Amino acid sequence: MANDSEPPDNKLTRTKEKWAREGRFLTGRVTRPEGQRLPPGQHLTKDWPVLDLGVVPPVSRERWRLDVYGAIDNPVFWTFAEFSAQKQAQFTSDIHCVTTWSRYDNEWEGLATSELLAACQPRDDARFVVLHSSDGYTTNLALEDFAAEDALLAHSWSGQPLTEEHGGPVRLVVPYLYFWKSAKWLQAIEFLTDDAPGFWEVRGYHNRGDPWAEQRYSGD
Ligand SMILES: Nc1nc2c(c(=O)[nH]1)N[C@H]1C(S)=C(S)[C@@H](COP(=O)(O)O)O[C@H]1N2
Ligand SMILES: [Mo]
Repeated sequence: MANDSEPPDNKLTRTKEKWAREGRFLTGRVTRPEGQRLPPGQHLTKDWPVLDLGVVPPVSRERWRLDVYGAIDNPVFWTFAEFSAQKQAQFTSDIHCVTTWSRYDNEWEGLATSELLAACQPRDDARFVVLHSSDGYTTNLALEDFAAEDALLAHSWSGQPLTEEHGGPVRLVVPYLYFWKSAKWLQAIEFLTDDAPGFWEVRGYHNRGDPWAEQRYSGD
């Protein structure tokens, strides 16, 4: 007999999950409570702190490459010139770091993740994304979080090229999750059918990291 709490993994279920995923392309998935801008437990800062693993890998725009591979139909391998020739997006969003600082109104420019998805064509069974950075850092995201509204591969901040310390030439920005999901010095994007927790996710941090739900640590 089928167990009600565990939906059968049939074609209809998978199709409906896919519809839900595609709907979230438009809306983003994390909802901010009405009238509230600062997530619980956060404080506002005007400067922009730098957080890393103690290494700043020197990567020039000339030498930078983006490798997109895994459960996709169209693998992508771009130079910076090819990457910046794609349709450009400008998004303004807030940063929420799990160490409790938040910074409002960051102006980003780059490639919307929705455009990257249109280019690389994830297969139907692709569910997760792992970002690989040139300092050895990794972080994982559900595909719908990676695809969320206002998420982008940023090359500029406040109209200037992203500085080395903040992850230039290119970093991910996923504004609706804690900032550790926003990988700096982005080198490769891997699409997976099964989840693969990243650097902080295997070190006690939450697998998803929604600041509005205070998903700071695993178990929150
Ligand atoms: N490649 C890489 N990306 C990273 C990190 C890192 O150590 N390496 N740290 C993460 C963490 S914990 C935070 S809070 C933000 C910090 O970004 P910032 O230095 O631009 O403020 O980058 C995230 N992305
Ligand atoms: Mo962080």
